[in-house]
Amino acid sequence: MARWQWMTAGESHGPGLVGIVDGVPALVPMTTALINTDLSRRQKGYGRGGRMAIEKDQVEIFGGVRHGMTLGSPVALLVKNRDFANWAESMSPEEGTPDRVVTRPRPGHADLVGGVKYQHRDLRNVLERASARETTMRVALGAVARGFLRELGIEVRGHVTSIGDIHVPAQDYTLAEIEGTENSPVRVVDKDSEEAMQRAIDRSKEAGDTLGGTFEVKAFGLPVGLGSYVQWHRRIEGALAQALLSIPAMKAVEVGAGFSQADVPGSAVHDAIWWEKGQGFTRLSNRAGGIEGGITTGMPLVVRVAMKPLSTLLAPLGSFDIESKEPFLAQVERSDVTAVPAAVVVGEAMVMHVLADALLEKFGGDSLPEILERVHRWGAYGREY
Ligand code: EPS
Repeated sequence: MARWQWMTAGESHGPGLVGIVDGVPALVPMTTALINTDLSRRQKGYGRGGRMAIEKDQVEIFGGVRHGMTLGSPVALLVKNRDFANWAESMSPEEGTPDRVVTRPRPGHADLVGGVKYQHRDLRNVLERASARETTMRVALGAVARGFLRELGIEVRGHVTSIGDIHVPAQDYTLAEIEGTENSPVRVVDKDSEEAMQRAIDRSKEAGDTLGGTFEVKAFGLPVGLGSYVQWHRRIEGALAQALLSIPAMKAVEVGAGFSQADVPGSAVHDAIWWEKGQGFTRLSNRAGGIEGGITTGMPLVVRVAMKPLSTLLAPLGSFDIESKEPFLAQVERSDVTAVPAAVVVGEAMVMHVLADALLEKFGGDSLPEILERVHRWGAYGREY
């Protein structure tokens, strides 16, 4: 059973989003400011639509934290939807006549399959929960993981590596370089790509189209030994892939050199081992992306994710009304052109959830000081091994 257990609830235009994470060790510094920082990072990005002008996500902590410190009890969070003010009647939990009923499923969304599966004839009952709005709470709970990981010297950061067909030069970017993307409107390390991407987003918007892309998440400062080869579900890259593919619109995940290593011989793929007295073992390169045998190597963890273009197109694709069975061309009122910069922050959150769980599995413990002591002892052992 997972040690770090979390869940979210809430609809996109409902009163708000709620989340609980259980397994958070006691005595981890925790504040609303820490969580709000990640929430506002998720809301940035060139190419977002009108909704982001409405929402200014702010967390309320409902349990598990007292005077800036976790208690060891479940951490409970709430983020209100400001847009609910415009939807109070339509999204009311009280009895009433449904309005703003949706009978026209949008291609590429959960609308049609969700309606069939849950036997809804108002597809709003599907799209409200299938909306990427839900990732707000993943990020809020992920920030709780960030607070924990940071105390152990682990930093998880991501950046955009492509939008549409514009790619950032492929390099082994440092933590400082990735942190430098904080002020980039498209969250990229490279100024030329930044401008080209913004122009591409403008062009796409004019055409009523949308753009996908790729992003990379790295974790720095990880100990050796998270995950395991002894059982299929304990291989850490499997858990990471599942977590990342669970983000709406994500279609592929790579670890380290990923797909590209299928094209070249083994001598160009594997990382030579190096040893130095006092430092212990390391690798001379990191094409494995920080994982060998389903276990972290102590090198930076590197994962990349591909996001499909958003399905809400201003220029419509064909579909059928589920009641009249008449064909129609889907029309929408507002949409993002791209959300790849925001997806980076969601990707960081998902990686942090997986790492928090793996750390608790490896080191156990109920409080931060207890875990810190074990992690330090483990580090000393690693340097001497
Ligand atoms: C989304 C559609 C848009 C996005 C939304 C996800 O919202 P609306 O339907 O209200 O215009 O803005 O993203 C968020 C609200 C968010 O917080 O990221 C969708 O259909 O998934």
